[in-house]
Amino acid sequence: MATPTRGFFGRRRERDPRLPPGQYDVGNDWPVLTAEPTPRIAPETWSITVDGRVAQPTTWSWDDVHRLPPSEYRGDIHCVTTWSKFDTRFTGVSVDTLLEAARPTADAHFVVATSKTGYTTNLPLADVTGGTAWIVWEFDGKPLPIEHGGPVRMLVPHLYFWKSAKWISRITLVTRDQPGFWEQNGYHDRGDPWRQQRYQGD
Ligand SMILES: Nc1nc2c(c(=O)[nH]1)N[C@H]1C(S)=C(S)[C@@H](COP(=O)(O)O)O[C@H]1N2
Ligand SMILES: [Mo]
Repeated sequence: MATPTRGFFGRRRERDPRLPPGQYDVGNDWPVLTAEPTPRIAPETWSITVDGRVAQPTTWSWDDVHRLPPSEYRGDIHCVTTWSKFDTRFTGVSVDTLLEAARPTADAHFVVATSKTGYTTNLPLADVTGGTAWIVWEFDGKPLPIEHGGPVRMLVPHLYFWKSAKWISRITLVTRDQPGFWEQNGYHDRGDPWRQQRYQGD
């Protein structure tokens, strides 16, 4: 009985298996979603600090992060407003590299990512470790545009894109989950696109 099924669905366009439920392929576009005015941050004045529940609070300048081992993400990104973008390429460093230096203490279970603008988003520590999260300054081999978070943004591509804080300035390790900007406004604390964790309670 395999043939009737195939015949029935044959004329429909195949759904791309990379597309999580409820999402559409935005193609070559890359929508800009920003809740605050876009800040103009010169790379020379930008820095990132990892602090909170760590043995060694550490700050890196633009030059400092460029001396760390580079790491690239190639793959898809998914916004809760239902667009997904396939085959993106971002370059920066793995969050693992920053955490190796700062050394989270045993009671660190979550992080709060903070932007220069004050935007915050919360994540389980497990969602930014093990090669799953980056801070990035290049998109497609070119400097990250400021409207997309340049000079440096966070990138957590396996979660909805609001977890990828633009203009990242701080990653704070905490013991308990502390809802960030969108999370306090009804969005999900974790935000897994494959489970459609869009809103609190999903
Ligand atoms: N600082 C900051 N980071 C942010 C946001 C924001 O408003 N401010 N919006 C988030 C949301 S909702 C999404 S979908 C993505 C959008 O990134 P993009 O504008 O590069 O597509 O950034 C996330 N990071
Ligand atoms: Mo978003």
